[in-house]
Amino acid sequence: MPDCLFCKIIAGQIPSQKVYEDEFCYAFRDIAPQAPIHILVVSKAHVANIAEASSLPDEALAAVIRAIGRIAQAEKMDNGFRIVSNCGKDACQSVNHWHIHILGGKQLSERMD
Ligand code: DGP
Repeated sequence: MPDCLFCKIIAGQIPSQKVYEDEFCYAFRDIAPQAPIHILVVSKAHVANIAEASSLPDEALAAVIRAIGRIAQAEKMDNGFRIVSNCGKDACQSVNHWHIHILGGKQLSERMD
């Protein structure tokens, strides 16, 4: 998608702090971290959000889940972490390219809203 920020990051047109990449997904550090470790895992194929991700092939969906586990291990998040995928206006999604936040490196709040 020509005007998509995350498509440009995936293509290397906008710099990012890459932490992981495979055939289907790309992961990099969030520019405005909300935890000591805050990583975004994005699908290389452009879909707007997790509701639209059902159009992706199973192997692409599985790759994202697999990437999360690999990143958690590489980042030594042995005490745990949280994943979040904001979808649409009510969830305050600000970049309309499906991504999953990985948050960790501290004791996170019990509340999730
Ligand atoms: P969301 O609000 O769930 O759509 O999350 C979008 C996230 O993307 C937000 O936490 C900030 C991050 N972000 C926005 N622009 C950039 C950027 O140019 N580089 C990086 N690394 N992260 C960005």
